[in-house]
Amino acid sequence: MNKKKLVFSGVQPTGNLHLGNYLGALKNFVSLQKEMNCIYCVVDLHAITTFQNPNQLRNNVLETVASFVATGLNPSKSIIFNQSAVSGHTELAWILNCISRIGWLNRMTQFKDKAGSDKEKASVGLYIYPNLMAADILLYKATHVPVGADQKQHLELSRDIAQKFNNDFNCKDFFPLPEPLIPKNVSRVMSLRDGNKKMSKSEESDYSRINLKDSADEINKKIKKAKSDSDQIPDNLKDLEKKPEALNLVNIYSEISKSTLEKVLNEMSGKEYSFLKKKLAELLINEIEPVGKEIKKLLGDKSHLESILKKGKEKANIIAEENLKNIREKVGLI
Ligand code: AQP
Repeated sequence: MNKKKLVFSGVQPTGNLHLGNYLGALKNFVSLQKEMNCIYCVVDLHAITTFQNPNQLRNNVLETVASFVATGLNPSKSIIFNQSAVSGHTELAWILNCISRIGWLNRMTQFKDKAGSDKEKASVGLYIYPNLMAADILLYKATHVPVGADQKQHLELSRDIAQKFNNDFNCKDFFPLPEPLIPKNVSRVMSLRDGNKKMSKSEESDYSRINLKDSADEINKKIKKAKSDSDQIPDNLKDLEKKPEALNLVNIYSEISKSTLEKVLNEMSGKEYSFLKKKLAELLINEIEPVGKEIKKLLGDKSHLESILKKGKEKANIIAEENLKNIREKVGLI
């Protein structure tokens, strides 16, 4: 294990995890676990930046842990816990609120997307969410952060905050500047209904996403119904890129079949999208259905999931407290 490199990432317990979370984040989490020390957090404090039903939230936290384990995260190798259980996240977030600049937050496109047209009614938490995300990462002095492309801007902000802290308190290299690890091929899985929107848990239509818990039948139906194109599959990327929904399906196929886009286009050009959809549904069922079954099985033993969180919290807290002690000292807090 490389002791110096440390991976941190989080997932919001806001509902069923989907193919976007799986390809954009979870698969990467699992492969990183083999080579680095990793901390994976269920970020419940991020989830409450938009209203969550409390019972639902409790269930979603456990379901996210079950999804972590079902995709291959090993709680005795990686630290798995929920954010609100380690109070250092909120303490550091406050300190970083005082480092981060309003102008920086005003540039965050995710706030604009999530707050929608009536920004005055969005919670303050949603606005300062990226500062809490910086605190999550910097609390552990994490060096690498596996995320989907939608989080790239927030990661850049975390780097800016780390740099400003190091400058303000004259402590070069105190916080490492965290590097995003974004999957090369499918960094942004799009909605199956609208190729310009990312696949998301909070999108109203369940037909817009493949959930990790979907049955074979549901996966089949959703892929069949997915928007594609009435033309045949083109032989070049330039033409494909003009059709975002078709591009999304080809992208997912290429990722799941471990083939390049060029190879997929060579194999499929001139064929109808129904041909691609049939093969894609088969591959997805093969890969996703066993994960879903495992999630359901794990959810049958909630005390096991709670004990994973408890052990993870204890380990995370030791690192967090040690780092916080030094952070308080740098800032001048007694
Ligand atoms: N569509 C996506 N494609 C690739 N990666 C994605 N991720 C999320 N959606 C996609 C990555 O999954 C990790 C966990 O994300 P999250 O659940 O914490 O928050 P999110 O990005 O806001 O995801 P959702 O599904 O859109 O949730 P809601 O609807 O609750 O806001 C992150 O690494 C993210 O990049």
